[in-house]
Amino acid sequence: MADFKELTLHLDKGLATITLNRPERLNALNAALKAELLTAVRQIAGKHSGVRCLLITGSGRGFCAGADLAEGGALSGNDMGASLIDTYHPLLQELAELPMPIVSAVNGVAAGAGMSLAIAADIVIAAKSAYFLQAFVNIGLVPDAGSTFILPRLIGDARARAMMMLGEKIPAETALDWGMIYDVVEDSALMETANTLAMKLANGPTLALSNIRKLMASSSTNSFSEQLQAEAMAQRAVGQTHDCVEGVTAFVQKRRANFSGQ
Ligand code: LHQ
Repeated sequence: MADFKELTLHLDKGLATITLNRPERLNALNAALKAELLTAVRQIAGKHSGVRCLLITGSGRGFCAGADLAEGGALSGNDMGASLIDTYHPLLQELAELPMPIVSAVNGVAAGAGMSLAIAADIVIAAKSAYFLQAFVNIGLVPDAGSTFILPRLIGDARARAMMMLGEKIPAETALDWGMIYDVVEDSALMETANTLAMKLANGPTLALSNIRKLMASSSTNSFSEQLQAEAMAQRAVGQTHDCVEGVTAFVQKRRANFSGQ
């Protein structure tokens, strides 16, 4: 297993937890953290990793404050497009293609590319004191790292535009109200709630869950008939898995299904 300094990777019974670990910088993404994130996610994606769910959170009082603005590469005058293409995009693509569900436990501010990372998860749970910030415009930039794709699909055009153009803090409870995230819990309950939910996913029918991810992704761009076709193809594949046989058998036998992820 790779040695990490800017994050921790904890593996427990099919659940991988990545904790961003630069609390003094609100877990801002410097080059080292981005590289470690990519390594960790690739490790988790590996066929023999045994991981069936990924949980991402931050240490300290922030989830992630976005690009590390104190690092040379973020300064104006540098090619930020290249920085996105070279470092952020491989990570976001890897997360998008991960064959298992992703949960983010947003423990504090999620700003800029840190917000993009938070909402790249399938299920986002936030602490009551957390907030979301499209910080880009405040420093003269445009939203990136997937925000202009994901955010309008979550909260609609009107609210997404306002968030992106006004650069104001959106409290977790407003984000919940707007449909940006799945749940808000008391700060003290965040990690237990997120762990319980992530562990349920880690014990779920992994191939069905990863196909749900793919279907939700294609739903954004497919026509209705293309999406019907995609559902049928996914159902054909998933219908032949051990977990489907187990799920149906357990239903008939009136017992709890014991999914293996196969
Ligand atoms: C930080 C950061 C930070 C470094 C807090 N960097 N130190 C950009 C460029 C290039 C290519 C690709 O894409 C991108 C994408 C982006 O993500 S752009 C957006 C970058 N992020 C921001 O603009 C957010 C900047 N941070 C803030 O606005 C505030 O820190 C927030 C609102 C997040 C939190 O405010 P406070 O709770 O008041 O905390 P603070 O500002 O005092 O921050 C605590 C420390 O963390 C502080 O250091 P210090 O030594 O003074 O204690 C900050 O300098 C540091 N920090 N964000 N992004």
